[in-house]
Amino acid sequence: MQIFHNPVHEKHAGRQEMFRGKLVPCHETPARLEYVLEALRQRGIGDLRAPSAADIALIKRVHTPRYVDFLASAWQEWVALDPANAGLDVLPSIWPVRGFRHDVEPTNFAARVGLFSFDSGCPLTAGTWEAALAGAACAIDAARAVSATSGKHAAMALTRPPGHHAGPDFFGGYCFLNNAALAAQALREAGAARVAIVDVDYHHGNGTQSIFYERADVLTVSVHGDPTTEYPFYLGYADERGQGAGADCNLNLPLPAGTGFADWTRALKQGLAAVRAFKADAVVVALGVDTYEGDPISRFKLKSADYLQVGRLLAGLDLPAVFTMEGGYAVADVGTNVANVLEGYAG
Ligand code: OKS
Ligand code: ZN
Repeated sequence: MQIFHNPVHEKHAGRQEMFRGKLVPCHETPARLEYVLEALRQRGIGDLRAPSAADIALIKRVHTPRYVDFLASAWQEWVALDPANAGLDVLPSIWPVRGFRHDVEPTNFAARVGLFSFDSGCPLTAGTWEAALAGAACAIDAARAVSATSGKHAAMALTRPPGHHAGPDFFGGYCFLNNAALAAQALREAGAARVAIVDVDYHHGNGTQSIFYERADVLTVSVHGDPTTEYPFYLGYADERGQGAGADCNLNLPLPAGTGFADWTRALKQGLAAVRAFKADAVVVALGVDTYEGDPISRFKLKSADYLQVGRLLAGLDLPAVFTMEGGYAVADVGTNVANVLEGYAG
């Protein structure tokens, strides 16, 4: 399996996120990826590659050009406000909710940050753009590596920051560019007529859903914690089925906090049945391992050994696959759990 590893991921290293009225250390740390690399090395899984230059034109067919341009220049604008800002991260603090105008673009920097984001847990740092862009390149390269193959040929984008919460024109939930969506778009443009995205992260892949909500060529499936109680709260319910041409091309399978592997597996199998019924030519797996029983911010109960079975179930699709790295914060176990999925997949 070709593994496209983001060589500059550590340039995105947020200091603090807002949590219950306090700034607390970020959960989404560079160490997460180092544990995965180490586990893959130890077990001899995969063939590590560096990404090529990012295809910005493709990125701007998934995200809006003005959002991409904002991300590319945000740090420079932030430091231009005050040179002392170079020692701080950008955290959003104001958003245009219902009744506010979304068709204006204020020149005020904080106002523009709010226009392009949805929470205060997602710091934008000096190296965020560079890291996210190289991660996007990993996802696009992984897609191109498996396109024009058949059967369960797989590649992985081993990168952070993650991507599945990033929407057409917003960041949040530790995500800036939607790597899974970019992989799906790259697969489409490389000739796959129909692509499915299966998101197994604990959190609903709201960004991915929003990007493809009105498209019939990409099926989005997500198994996740019920948004009634779990982040991102405002999207991810079962009645969101897609719209317009995309009607019935979105499947949400929310499960209550506390769900264990048996019930989780039933939901995944339902999702995989939908992928088969859709007659997808390729699949993108948004692989978060924050479904783990030891995850500090999530509440499913999967055990490390269960991830071998997750890999086997995904392999049962017998489709070319791209894995993207999403959440998982029990850092010392993230490596084991991701390696187990890939090992189970390879069979
Ligand atoms: C905000 C809490 C943010 C939770 C973000 C979840 C990130 C994740 N204070 N998404 O898959 O793992
Ligand atoms: Zn997650």
